[in-house]
Amino acid sequence: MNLFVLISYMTINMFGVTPPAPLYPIPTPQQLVWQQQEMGMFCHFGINTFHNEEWTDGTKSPESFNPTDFNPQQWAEVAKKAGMHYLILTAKHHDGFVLYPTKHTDYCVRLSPWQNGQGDVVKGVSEACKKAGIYFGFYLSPWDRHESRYNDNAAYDIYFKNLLRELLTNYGPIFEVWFDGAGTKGHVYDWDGYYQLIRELQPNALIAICGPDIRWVGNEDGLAPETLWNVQERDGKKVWWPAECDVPIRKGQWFYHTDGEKKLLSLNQLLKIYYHSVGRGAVLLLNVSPDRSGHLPQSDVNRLLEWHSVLEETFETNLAKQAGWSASNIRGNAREFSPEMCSDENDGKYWATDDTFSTGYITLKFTSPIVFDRVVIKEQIALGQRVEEHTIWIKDKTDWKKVSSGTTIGYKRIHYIPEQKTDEIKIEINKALACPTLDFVGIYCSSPRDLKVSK
Ligand code: FUL
Repeated sequence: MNLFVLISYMTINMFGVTPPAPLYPIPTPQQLVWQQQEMGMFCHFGINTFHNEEWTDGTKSPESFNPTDFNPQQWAEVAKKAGMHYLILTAKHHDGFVLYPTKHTDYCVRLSPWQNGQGDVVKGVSEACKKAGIYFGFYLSPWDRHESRYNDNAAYDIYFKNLLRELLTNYGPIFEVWFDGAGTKGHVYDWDGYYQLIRELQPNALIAICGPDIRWVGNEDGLAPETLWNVQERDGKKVWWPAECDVPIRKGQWFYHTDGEKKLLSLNQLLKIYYHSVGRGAVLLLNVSPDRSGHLPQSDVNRLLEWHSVLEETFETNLAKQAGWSASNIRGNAREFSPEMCSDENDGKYWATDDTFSTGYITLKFTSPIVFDRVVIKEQIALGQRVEEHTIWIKDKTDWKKVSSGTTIGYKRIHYIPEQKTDEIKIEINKALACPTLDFVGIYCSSPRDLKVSK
């Protein structure tokens, strides 16, 4: 370090360097917490479970709902073990059957033989989640094929809000409320009234899909597009509206079907889903449906845990921790914005450039060549999403060789590429909406059981 650099470094650190101004819109604190969970488990359970049907029409008798060994602890524990940090239960699906003893309809568990009409699925699952240390949320279908009040918008709004009020007051903290858009074409709902009630009773709950906090990714395959912006237009305004990828672990089946095991996704299909959802900056909501006994089927549990163990193996050792870091530019030459700040994630520390830049790069130099095939990059999204294009290079003898490139990064971007050997890696931001920030860079060599890409 020469004297000039030393003096400017000391002066800057005496007076502090201002962080980059947020690039609005930015996530709310609740959206940020949600994003950091990365994966949740969806559980479709209800009257359909007992009829081998995805959508019953609201006429099935409550008598048919009768799990023989309801075991929500197993659901929550499996979710936790598989790396899912929240669980969403279908409190009422399109058929209208309510999984807790509501005061507002008889079409609910109270009229079922299950636990002599004394049972409460929502209570059991919410308590199990609390015990397992994961967040709990519910799905509540606006479309209702049973409820006669559905034909009268105002009367149905009152009914729906009554259900919401019970769910939001009787079951502890609610992480996410999932409003499905299916089947509702032409019906007018008092959405603002629903949102207001949620904000009032559970200010930290996120409202998803037909709601302002989380958007649907647009398919039921668990796949986000390559370019994924969190900022979207909603009601004519630009807002932070991150994407959730929902997909069932049995192809096309949200509810349990007795002969559905053959539809179970393969390990490779699940790995691909992970890389194309979480790995593209979205959150993955993977559905595993409990069977008629009230357990998650063992075949699905085994597949889930196998998948999770492969991902754990792949991302166990971050080779970037052994690297020497440098960057094209460091904001105000301040240590707090140096590339080394990318060695840990979600710690509030990040690399940033001066405001005059909208491109830049970080290099990682290793004392001896490493072998890798995964690169994880994260933006500091608390300051807004900025990166539009980026490239990954390796040093090949004396030249830089491009090994991957992409568009957006957002909360997380994972590149899975053919195996590379090098002693120097460069992560380049080629285009950004404002000075780039990176929260994290991780370099890994995948598990032998993980997806392989040939050269
Ligand atoms: C869809 C529904 O129609 C399916 O039954 C399932 O609940 C899925 C998550 O959303 O819109």
